[in-house]
Amino acid sequence: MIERTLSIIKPDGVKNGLTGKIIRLFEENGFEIKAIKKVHLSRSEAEGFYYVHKERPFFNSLVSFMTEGPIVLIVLSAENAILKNRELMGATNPKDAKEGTIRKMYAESIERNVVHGSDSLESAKFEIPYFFNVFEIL
Ligand code: IDP
Ligand code: MG
Repeated sequence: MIERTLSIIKPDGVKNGLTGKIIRLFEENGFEIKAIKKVHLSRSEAEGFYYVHKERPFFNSLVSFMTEGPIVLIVLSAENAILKNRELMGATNPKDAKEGTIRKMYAESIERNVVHGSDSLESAKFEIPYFFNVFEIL
């Protein structure tokens, strides 16, 4: 099934000049870019995006991290895009990520892990319209 998924290049990735490399990896791996924009989230915007994690001990730290600088939001499309992007990203903790994955190559910690990707169809259905309206997705 052709799916859409939300990718985010997080503040560490943008600051470290990885935007182009990551976009290239998406294209080389058969993803089509349906929408893209750079934004700097407010605390309340980041809190709303990560509401599923609001009871977690790392929530406040995660929100601080995600608001420390600009991020790049990307809607990707491909066959099995959601799982395929999770595989390309690698495990949440870069110590557990496989060779060749974005997090293995570029992430410095379990928190500062360079990229976000929707983890299910249900998440993608919440996350994509959280940031993009229908006219912005080609
Ligand atoms: P995911 O990004 O691989 O889907 P989630 O469990 O959904 O991982 O967590 C969302 C984000 O919260 C992670 O990408 C990471 O930035 C941060 N995070 C997750 N677990 C921890 C932790 O144990 N300590 C600090 N930050 C964490
Ligand atoms: Mg997640």
